[in-house]
Amino acid sequence: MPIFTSVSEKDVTRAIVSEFMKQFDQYAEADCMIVGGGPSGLMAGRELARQKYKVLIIERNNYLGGGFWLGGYLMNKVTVREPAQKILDELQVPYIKYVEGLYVADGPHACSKLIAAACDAGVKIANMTVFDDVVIGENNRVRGVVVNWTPITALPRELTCVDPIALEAQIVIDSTGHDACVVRKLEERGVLKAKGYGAMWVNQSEDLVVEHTGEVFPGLVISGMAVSTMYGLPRMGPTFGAMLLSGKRAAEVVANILTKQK
Ligand code: 48H
Repeated sequence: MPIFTSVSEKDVTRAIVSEFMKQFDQYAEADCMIVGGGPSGLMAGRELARQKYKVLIIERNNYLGGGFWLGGYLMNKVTVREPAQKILDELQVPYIKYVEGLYVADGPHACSKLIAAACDAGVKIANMTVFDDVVIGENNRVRGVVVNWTPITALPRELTCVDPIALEAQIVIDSTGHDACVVRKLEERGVLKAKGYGAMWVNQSEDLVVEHTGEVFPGLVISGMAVSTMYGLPRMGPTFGAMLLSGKRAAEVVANILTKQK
């Protein structure tokens, strides 16, 4: 007696293709496209999706989580400073208090809980998808992203030329970490100037990142390390509280803009 129900190979193929295409079609337009599925992007996505906004995360890797799987130096313990442990509580991530105001959790546990929380809230994911450019609309406002399959970027130009496609959104968040890819693209166009992140200073940097999280260009909000890169703020090193709180702040900013646009 077989354990599994019999299905045909073509059904497996059609299940993948038709469900993928259905979602792709639905998410060619969203309220918010988040470029980068690290801790700040996931947090922003989770908060917005909880408020029933339609959110798509564009992630160039196969996996989500960015730098949140590991703490520093390839060691998989992540730290957060008070008050960010409250987010770990919310996500039901176990942690210990190391010293007053500093908490440590298992990276894989914290990261997988955050990914699950974003997905549970309703965020959809386009992984293996790389940001290529922005879509610009009336009033010189960002109104979407141009993307391609990540493997396309690894192919030699003389072998193939595959045009990217565009996805539309009311608001885009740049959550691409140190690279700040969306900001840098606007810099290439001469409409923004990023300063590059500064040297490490944990006690200064985290507050500054959260405070500076916001709309940096019409239709473009920035979160996480991209904020340090944009404004030349000090880096914080391997501690993630500001990434989580910056994601939360970015979601508040986006929700505000979307409410005003209605
Ligand atoms: C699609 C892209 C593209 C692209 C990048 O680096 P991240 O973890 O980003 P944050 O800002 O949420 O968190 C930063 C944190 O991990 C960190 O590095 C800290 C705190 N450093 C402190 C210090 O002092 O150095 O995630 C960014 C995500 C990744 O998953 C990338 O793969 C993705 O964005 N990404 N996705 N298209 N062009 N570029």
